[in-house]
Amino acid sequence: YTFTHAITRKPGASVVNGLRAVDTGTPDLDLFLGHYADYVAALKSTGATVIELDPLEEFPDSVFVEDAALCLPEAAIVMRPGTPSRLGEAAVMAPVLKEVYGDVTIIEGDGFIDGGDILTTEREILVGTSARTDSKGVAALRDIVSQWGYTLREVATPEGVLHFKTDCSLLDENTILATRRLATSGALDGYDIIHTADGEEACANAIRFNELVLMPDGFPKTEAKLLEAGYNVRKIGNTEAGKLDGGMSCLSLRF
Ligand code: CIR
Repeated sequence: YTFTHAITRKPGASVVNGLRAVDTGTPDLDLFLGHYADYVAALKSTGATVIELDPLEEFPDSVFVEDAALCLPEAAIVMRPGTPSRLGEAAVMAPVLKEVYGDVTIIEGDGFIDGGDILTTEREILVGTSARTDSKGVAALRDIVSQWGYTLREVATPEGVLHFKTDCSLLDENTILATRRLATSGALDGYDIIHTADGEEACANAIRFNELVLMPDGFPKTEAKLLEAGYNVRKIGNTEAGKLDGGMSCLSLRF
């Protein structure tokens, strides 16, 4: 959770057509841009360099850059996003990562894996299978990261939840913010868990970024728990990304 860089992509006008599990209204582009600017400013305020990419109108969900890649110290790994309208985002991200990262490895084969299903902790890489990530995709990632000595554990994303990290976030080397439905699955056994407050499950997707914990605005009970635990919380408006099932982690690649 210590990073010198982040990659983000500004939402384009086509973001209003982004995927959503349940339609709760069309995102307002100007409001989305305002929240995005606050998010980038928060990352930068920690001293990190933020590489902002231009909007990609042909990919409405491309603001959610996290799903296209995984950045590890050894290399950047380009994913195979598991929904047809997003698969092409990975191909666009590959040359960007080659430029800023150098070492880039591409997930091959016919499996699928979204970055949103991957939680990298200090001791392992947890990957939740989901509607977007299958066991073949997980195996392909395992083949790549095992050469660098990582332990990769395949777990399950709760039923009906878009991504594994929709329901959890790493707060420090041993602490994870998680919904009860994920924590009770056993996937996070061995970690200290801070549960999202009842009714506030939608804020489980936060990020620890250097000294800050970025969390979506509007979840006061969980915010109080994080403050109580000593975290330096920064609230960011997320109503518009939230309409597209996106949150704090989805909006950046961090390294
Ligand atoms: C999608 O359905 O793919 C986008 N509307 C939301 C992606 C959110 N990304 C993430 O959780 N990592």
